[in-house]
Amino acid sequence: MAQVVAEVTAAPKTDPVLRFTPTVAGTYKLHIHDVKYEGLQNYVYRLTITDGQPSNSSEGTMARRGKSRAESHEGTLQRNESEPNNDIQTAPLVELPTLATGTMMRPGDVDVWAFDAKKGKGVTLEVDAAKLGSPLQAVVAVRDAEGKELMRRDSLADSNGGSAD
Ligand SMILES: [Ca+2]
Repeated sequence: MAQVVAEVTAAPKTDPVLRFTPTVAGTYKLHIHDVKYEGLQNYVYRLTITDGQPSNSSEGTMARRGKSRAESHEGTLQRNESEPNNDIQTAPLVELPTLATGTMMRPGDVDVWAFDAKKGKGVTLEVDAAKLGSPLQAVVAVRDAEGKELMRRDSLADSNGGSAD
């Protein structure tokens, strides 16, 4: 008897990119987790925090055949996640620009990164996961120093401006 495996979603996965321009200077937190709070060793991601424009803003997510984009940002710092980093108390402060790698190691895992931003100075936060072949469907959220969520993007809801309700 043939067994049918239910495909819950066939929606193309896109990696979240978030462009954040603070209205006040301060230390902000980026929270990353899986959309369903799943996790395993292969739930890897790569986080890029820069004060420039999104690196793939014009090429789109489809154009990734062949060679990946050259990581030509000179002076970009490299970080590896180190647990614990699940809350704002343990979030490491990264400088811009930084290329960080991490993993949602277990269900319920959350990674929090802290960064300083200046008033009116845009910060681009990109989380690559699907692009790397990772099963992680990342949800990213920026919170201010008081923990208030300011922006959120996830890899599923990539709607372009339509107001759902
Ligand atoms: Ca973590």
